Order: sequence, then C-alpha cells, then structure tokens
Amino acid sequence: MLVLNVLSSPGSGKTTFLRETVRALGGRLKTAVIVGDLATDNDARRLRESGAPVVQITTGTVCHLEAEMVARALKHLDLTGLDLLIIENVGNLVCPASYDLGEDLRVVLLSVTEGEDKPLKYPPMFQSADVAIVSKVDLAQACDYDRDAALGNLRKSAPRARIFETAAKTGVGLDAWCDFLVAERQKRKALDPLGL
Ligand SMILES: Nc1nc2c(ncn2[C@@H]2O[C@H](COP(=O)(O)OP(=O)(O)OP(=O)(O)O)[C@@H](O)[C@H]2O)c(=O)[nH]1
Ligand SMILES: [Mg+2]
Repeated sequence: MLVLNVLSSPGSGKTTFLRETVRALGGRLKTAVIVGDLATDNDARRLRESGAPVVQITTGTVCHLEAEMVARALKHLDLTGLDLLIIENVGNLVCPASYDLGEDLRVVLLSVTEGEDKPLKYPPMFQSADVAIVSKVDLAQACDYDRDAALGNLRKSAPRARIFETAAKTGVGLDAWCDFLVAERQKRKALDPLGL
C-alpha cells in the first residue's frame, strides 16, 4: 500500500484536508487513516465523516508519533486490499520530523495563515518533505499571503517536494492531489512482483 506521513504545525488544516482528500478520491483508492493527538478523539470522529476507517492514537505528553505506535494501531485495521494508509501526525513542526514511520511519502502542510517564512524557520521538517501542501488558499487575500515568497521559501527548504496549492474548504487543488496519489499507488503496484 501507499503510506503517507502527514505533518504540519497545529491547526494548519491536516484533518480537514485529509477528510476532503478521502471524499475527493471517491473510492478510487481503498483508504484507512491513523491519527495522532496528545488527547481527544476529535480528529478521528471528523475523519470518519469521510467514510474511511480511522484509528485514533492518543500520545499523552508525547509530541510525535513513533513507528511502534503505528504498528499497534494497525492491529485495529483490516488491511486486506488497502491501497492507501494515511497517518496524520501530531501537530508540531519540530519533533515529528525526526521519526521515520515507514512511510513512502512525507507530506508537509503549510497554511497561508501561518506565515511564508515557516519553511526557513523549521528546516528539518521541510527538508525531508516529498510533498508540500499549501493549505487554506481561500484565505490568502485576508492574510496578505505573499505567494511568490512562500513558494520561493518552500523550493529553498524543500527542494525535493512536489507542491500542491489547495483549499479543503472549497475543494481547490484536490483533484490534482488525488490524481497524484492514484498515480503513486499505481507506480508501486507496478513494482510489486505479486501485483498487490
Ligand atoms: N478557510 C479555511 N479554513 C480551513 C481550511 N482547512 C482547515 N480549515 C480550518 O482550520 C482549522 C484547523 O483545521 P484542522 O483540520 O483541525 O487542522 P489540523 O492541522 O488537523 O489541526 P491539529 O490536528 O490540531 O494539528 C479549523 O477551524 C478548520 O475548519 C481551508 O481550506 N480553508
Ligand atoms: Mg488534526
């Protein structure tokens, strides 16, 4: 399966983006979600609105997910025929960058509301990104968002990352992102000698 580790600062829109991603995929990929927070199952409840099975991990005081926590959560999911496993990490732009969860793609969100310079201020998170999602572009004008500066900073700090500009609230950019996920899944399927 294709496994995503989704990271960003608290509140930059991970849960909303992922719920709308599963909806926009419209069944093209059989998807499950694991979500980490210090406390509450709020995000799991919101993500379940997409129709996907969701397991909530509560970390207590720990500011990131670790591979062992994911392994334990996987026991609560039926993995048969699963195409896509999405892991929403704890909202934090520092600690989760140091922990490999066994993902295929590291997806880092940068919302237009949090400042164009975040990729420069939190380099490890962005340097390790395979994909950068600019989120909440519907709020760009209200925030005096400087698109050229933000994209320039992303290219500098996340040179490997494919960039998607999105607004989960309006659906902008979700089609291109979903097509990318389907293509990535196909790519991996083609490499699997068993065709699974
Ligand atoms: N206008 C607008 N608001 C958004 C968008 N995406 C998320 N939000 C709002 O941003 C707030 C935070 O969104 P979440 O999806 O909870 O963010 P998160 O990154 O999952 O937060 P944590 O899990 O706590 O780190 C909520 O009030 C959302 O409704 C968007 O595309 N546009
Ligand atoms: Mg969340």
